[in-house]
Amino acid sequence: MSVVTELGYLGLSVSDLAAWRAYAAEVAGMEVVDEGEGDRLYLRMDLWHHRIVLHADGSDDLAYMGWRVAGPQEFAAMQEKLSAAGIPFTVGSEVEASERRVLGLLKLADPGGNPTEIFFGPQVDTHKPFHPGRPMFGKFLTGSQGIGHCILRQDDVEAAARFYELLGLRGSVEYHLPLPNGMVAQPYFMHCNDRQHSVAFGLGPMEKRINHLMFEYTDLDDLGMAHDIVRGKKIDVALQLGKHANDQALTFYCANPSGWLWEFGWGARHSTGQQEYYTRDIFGHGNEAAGYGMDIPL
Ligand code: MBD
Ligand code: FE
Repeated sequence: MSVVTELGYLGLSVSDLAAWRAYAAEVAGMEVVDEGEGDRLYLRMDLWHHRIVLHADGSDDLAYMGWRVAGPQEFAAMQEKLSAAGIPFTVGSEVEASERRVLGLLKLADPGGNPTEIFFGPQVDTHKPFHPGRPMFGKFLTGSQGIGHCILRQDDVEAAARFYELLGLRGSVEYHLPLPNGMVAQPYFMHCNDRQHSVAFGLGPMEKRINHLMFEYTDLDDLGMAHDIVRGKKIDVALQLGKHANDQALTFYCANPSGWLWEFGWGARHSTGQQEYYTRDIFGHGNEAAGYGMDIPL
């Protein structure tokens, strides 16, 4: 059985590469690598060549997400599994693989139409220490937990759940959130490793493919420093500091230069085998800046 092991990389389409360069480095602390191509920047969070590519093609949305499988056998088995399930995909050419700095990749789309890639063999630059874009107390928490998690647009939550189950993720509804209009939001969270969720959906209609990317610091002081910087720069905060009931991470959500959210976090617990659901968060996460798709009573 071939399963994805982690969310390994993201491509983001952006309109303001200069603003993104400053935000990624000075606010988040990521290492910005410019290889002189002109149309893109790479963001490092660890020893990988990159974890995020910023493509200056203007749509200010998710361009693609990359799910890792262990190696060539799993890569071949995944192709068989997708074919048997009738899910169309293409095998990336050598040029496409080297553009992503991987040994092999598949390109497909999830049921929400989000460009999805399955890859093995990332380029890891062990000779090049991670150099944060601003001073950091610790590191980004990546490794076997991958880059973090994304909340995606899915019009058909059941179809999305079946697709990500096929890839090897598990999960279900983790909240029943009563809404002011009488409906109950039932967001769906899925994991494939110790990270409590790597992908989630079911928060209702969304303008963009992605609502937020969550990433995690190893040190609480880095989250606090990021929060001070965000407040100092008067960046919109959509959800104030608080602790989620499911991953129990201390997080806040602020706008990025593309007008969607980055969720800065620390201290998440690991995924558990047993499903649970919650009716609210532990504390905090008050709504502040409206219009980012997070105007929900967490
Ligand atoms: C999350 O990471 C999240 O983004 C939401 C909306 C709820 C629980 C955990
Ligand atoms: Fe989140």
